[in-house]
Amino acid sequence: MANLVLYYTQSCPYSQKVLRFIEQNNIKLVLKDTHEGRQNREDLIKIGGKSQVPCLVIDGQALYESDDIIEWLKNEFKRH
Ligand SMILES: N[C@@H](CCC(=O)N[C@@H](CS)C(=O)NCC(=O)O)C(=O)O
Repeated sequence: MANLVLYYTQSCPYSQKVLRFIEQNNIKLVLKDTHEGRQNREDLIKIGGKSQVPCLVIDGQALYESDDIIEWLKNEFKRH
């Protein structure tokens, strides 16, 4: 199972779309709000090169774009 971290913000509708999918499918992953303190946002920029949310970090690799994130999660979790 890949190590998964989702960077998100409460105010971002694209983040909320991904969070809804995660909740509905009972997917367990680490959540990091980039509006909470400075560190999460700085970490995301370091990993992915930009602060855009949502971003799913898969074993250290950044995947941006909510639709791509949901597609990736669908593929990953249909097998488990
Ligand atoms: N097409 C992207 C849009 C994501 C997006 O626009 N995110 C905004 C917040 S709602 C954002 O992170 N803006 C700040 C930035 O790009 O650094 C998706 O579907 O994930």
